[in-house]
Amino acid sequence: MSENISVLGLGLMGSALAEALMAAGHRVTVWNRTPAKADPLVAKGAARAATPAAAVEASPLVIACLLDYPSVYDVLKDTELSGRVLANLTSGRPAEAREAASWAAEQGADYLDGGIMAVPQMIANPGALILYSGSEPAFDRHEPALAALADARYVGADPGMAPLLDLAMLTGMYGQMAGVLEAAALVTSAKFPLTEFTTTLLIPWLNAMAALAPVWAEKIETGDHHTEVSNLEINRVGLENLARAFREQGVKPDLLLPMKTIIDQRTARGLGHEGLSGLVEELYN
Ligand code: FVH
Repeated sequence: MSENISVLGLGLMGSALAEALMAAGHRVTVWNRTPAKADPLVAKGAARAATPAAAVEASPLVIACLLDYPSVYDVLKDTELSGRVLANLTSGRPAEAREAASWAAEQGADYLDGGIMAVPQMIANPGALILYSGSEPAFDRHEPALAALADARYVGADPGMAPLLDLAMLTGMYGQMAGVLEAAALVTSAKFPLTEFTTTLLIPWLNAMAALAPVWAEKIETGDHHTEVSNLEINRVGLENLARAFREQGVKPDLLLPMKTIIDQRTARGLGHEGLSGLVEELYN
């Protein structure tokens, strides 16, 4: 069913969102601080709002996709959000999302926070995912429209949950990147063809390791860090060896060393017989 939807913020991501909604047959009103960025969308049939207030007035579903949360307040401060759903797809921290939900409630609006797990080119294409948290009735009401942007997954009533899971997924990505970059430096230092290493060796290895994530999850959830695979002591020696080999090749192992520090800390507590999953216990304040 076609909906009236307003999109505030037409940077790279906001423009992709507005375009996907139009392509799905929705009536889209757009506003951007720099008005020229709306021109391509208006040329394709979007309605141009002269002010954020006019954009909000045009639709029951208001999507904000701005630089950061302060800019969201800047843009929405003189608008009448009462009775509308604010879907804030701006990246931020869980605490910012909770504050924004309270602020929206004061304005009389339902609030959804969204974590976009995609780059603009992926929007409306397979593989794009947006996590939503906050008002479940609001999500249910607008899910068909939101599904035009990406796979739309509701993750809970706590508005901070979508940004938290977004950050957790990015954390996994950065960890993987750190390993890939260190491996690339080591392989390149030995003049082995990097593309061949990546495609024929590294990717199958990483995929096999990633498949073990649910086993790790179970160990962490139960607190049972017993292992029959490889204990912390073996990994401590392994990482020491790895760091030494890196240096001998003229490569700094700096992206990996923080993990070694935590392993050293845990083994110093006499827990070297445990598996790597126990390291999570060292990460809580
Ligand atoms: N692009 C991406 O790949 C990532 C994917 C994951 C999610 N992010 C988040 O999406 C938000 C917007 O990102 P973006 O890529 O669209 O960013 P820009 O192209 O830089 O556009 C920023 C828009 O924000 C407007 N803006 C900034 N400050 C203000 C302000 N004080 N008042 C009003 N509008 C403001 C800016 O307007 P203008 O510069 O064109 O006038 C753009 O519309 C972001 O949270 C990412 O983390 C994208």
